[in-house]
Amino acid sequence: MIFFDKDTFKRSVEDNVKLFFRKKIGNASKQELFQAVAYAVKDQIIDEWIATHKAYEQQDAKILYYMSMEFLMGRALGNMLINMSQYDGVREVLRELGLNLNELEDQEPDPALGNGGLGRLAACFLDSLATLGYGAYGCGIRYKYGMFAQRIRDGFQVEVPDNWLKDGNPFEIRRPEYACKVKFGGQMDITSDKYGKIHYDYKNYNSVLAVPYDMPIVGYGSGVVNTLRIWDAEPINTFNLDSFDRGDYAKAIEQENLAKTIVEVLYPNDNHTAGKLLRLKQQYFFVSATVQTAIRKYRDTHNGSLKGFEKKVVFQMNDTHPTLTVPELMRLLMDENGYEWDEAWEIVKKTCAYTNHTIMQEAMEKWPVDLFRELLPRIYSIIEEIDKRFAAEIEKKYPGDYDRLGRMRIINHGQIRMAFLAIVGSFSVNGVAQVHTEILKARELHDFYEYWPEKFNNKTNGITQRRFLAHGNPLLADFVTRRIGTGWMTDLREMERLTDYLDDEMSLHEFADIKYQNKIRLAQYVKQHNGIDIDPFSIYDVQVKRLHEYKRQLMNILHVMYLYQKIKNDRNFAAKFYPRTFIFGAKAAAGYHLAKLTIKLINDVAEVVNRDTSIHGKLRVVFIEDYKVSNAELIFAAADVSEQISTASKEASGTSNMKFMLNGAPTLGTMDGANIEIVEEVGQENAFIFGLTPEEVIAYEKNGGYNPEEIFSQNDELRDVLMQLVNGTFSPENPELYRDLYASLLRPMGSSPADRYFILKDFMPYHEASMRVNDIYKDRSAWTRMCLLQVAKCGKFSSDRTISEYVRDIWHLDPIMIQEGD
Ligand code: NBG
Repeated sequence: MIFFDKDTFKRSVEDNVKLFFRKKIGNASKQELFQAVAYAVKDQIIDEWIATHKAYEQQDAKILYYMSMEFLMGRALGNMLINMSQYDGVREVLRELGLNLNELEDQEPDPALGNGGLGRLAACFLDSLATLGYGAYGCGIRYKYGMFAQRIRDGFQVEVPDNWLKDGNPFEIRRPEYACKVKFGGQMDITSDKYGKIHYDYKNYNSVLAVPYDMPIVGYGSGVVNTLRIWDAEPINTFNLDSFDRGDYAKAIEQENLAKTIVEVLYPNDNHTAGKLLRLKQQYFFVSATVQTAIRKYRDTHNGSLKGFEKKVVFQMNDTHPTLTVPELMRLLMDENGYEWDEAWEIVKKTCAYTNHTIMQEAMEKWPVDLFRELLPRIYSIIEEIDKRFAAEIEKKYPGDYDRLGRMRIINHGQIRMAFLAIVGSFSVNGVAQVHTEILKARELHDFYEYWPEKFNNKTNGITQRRFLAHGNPLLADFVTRRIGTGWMTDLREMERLTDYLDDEMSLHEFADIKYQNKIRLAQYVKQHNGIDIDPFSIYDVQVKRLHEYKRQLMNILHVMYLYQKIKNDRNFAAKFYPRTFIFGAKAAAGYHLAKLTIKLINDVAEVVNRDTSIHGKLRVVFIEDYKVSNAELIFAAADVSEQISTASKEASGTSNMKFMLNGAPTLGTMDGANIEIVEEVGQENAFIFGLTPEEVIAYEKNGGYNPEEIFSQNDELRDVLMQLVNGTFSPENPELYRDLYASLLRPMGSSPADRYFILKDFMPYHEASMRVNDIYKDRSAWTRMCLLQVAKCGKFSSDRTISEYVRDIWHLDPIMIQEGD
């Protein structure tokens, strides 16, 4: 346990201000103070960080390398203090110094090295791994620019570069001693020696130096401090005199540029692949550096030998982005460590595991052979061989079944299918919620499931309660702790004990008041950042997540337009309508036209609705600019309703649904992803479920039979709303502005059918579910009970549970034992 001494900490902060900025606390800027505090905190954990790594070695622990292009960490300071159990202590010390911890926390840039759920899941996993005490590295890229910051100008999204490193990052440590070379391009010379052994001579390549930066991941109460290792790129030797002299000036510049561009920016796509060469370079870059390091580390701690590597190392590939782990490990074992193919392949198949995070076709990574072969000639030749051998196996098992062979081959029609490579090279393939895994087995990956049923398993996602309750919602955390103790911090199943308070008037009252306080806190944030007033007495109905057609923010805003009409035109309806604030937060990929148009629509509807005094504030619409981890914590704490309205079958799991639940907001949603499991926990009567089921959506997609025109012609009110997209109601200066949204709902486009995501089909059921919220909310004690019940039943959705399952079924790690005083 970290021993916390107030005076030492105080002195450390004062010293840091002096040492780094030549100042006294009184005249340092807030940013400088934040840094001074951050260094003081780092100072506190450094011994445990060292002790953890020593323990890895002493115990010869099996190590997990969690390979991910994205880690959406959010701010570290507050989270570390929570996990060190020093949040209150430090707040107190800082108060004595005349400083406010919250204000200093706000100085920290919100590291956004991820897009959405996939990156945030990786961050939650690291928190749980350290808390449960398992040896693990998060391995990724130190993008110079993370996810763009979003500004709303005239209702449109504008992307602003996220220069998160501009003031430096006090938590990271540069580790040049672990730098390694990564090579691209060039040619392979293949020769065989007199014993017939084949040698690969790699020439004329470009290379960059991968340099790791380590960030500490503090476990809660475990004494374990793991590492997030993210790779930066540097030119091998700046202005390579050698090549300069030989007239190879261009090459020297090329290497320099490669180093500059490779880690420049995170691709801002969620559930979509850009298919850009630079992205492939990024993938190989961090995979190669990580696998090289894993091998070297193993050798260093095992007398220079790789024997037993597969028992002590496991690579988890977070989606297909790090799939090159498979051929890169083959390359290193064979070309640099003298292994034969079969031995190397055995090791690969025992150390690699793959998580699938989506069934969306546009997210399926496929690389054109030509492009790939030119960038990574040796890796390509290995993939070709893997494919050839795999094809031979398939032919043997299913002789003459060429259809199947075509469906399953890794290389097909000039493309490399990364998911297939990942499956063939892995011992485990998992989906991220029950329904998602079932769909993979029955459809997307059916052939592979039939071939290797034992590889497939489900690991329903989870979230960390340390960040999303202890840190994000301190009032509720305290409410819980006063009733059931602090056990929930490491065992969220303990929340079940709150069921004892479901009918306790005092508790319900206090619970409702906490929600109200959190709603005021969010209202202040919105006022400050958006200049909009919202009413904390209204229902906060919230949808925050990446903007994507399948997530159906469009259905939500169309429904707001529908309500607006009804409130204006129908007195009875208006009378029974409880005031509601629709809150949106979403970033759209920069090149995603319909997504960006949806943001504009939301903002334009907000303009009109929020100004219309005739509806007496019954409806308000707020688009929160720049949705990110730090404001997400405020939003979840304040939400009354959790909008989870994806087209059934499309949202692999979802994780914001769990964060809302943890903060006591019931789900208004479809039977999709983890919503299904949430409903299993709370019961149908404590959720607002509507719409097509996954089976129904899949059946329509397969057999056709859905025509949105029919609904359009039969439902007058809905038709009026849709017409408003093209008659200037919300964009008088440009009535045609939303034509493309309108068309996407009613006209087939290329191979995509009209209303591909079944918005019209689910619209009225959605409205009815939304009105059930209205009716129950009015009965305050019934409503509050339902909300408290969400908290009581959220135990399953801790990432601690998810990680325990990965450990039990896939990774087989043993907890690290930290020796006190090590
Ligand atoms: C996303 C899914 C979400 C899921 C997260 C984490 C991708 C490719 N997938 O439903 O869309 O919760 O992964 O598993 O970003």
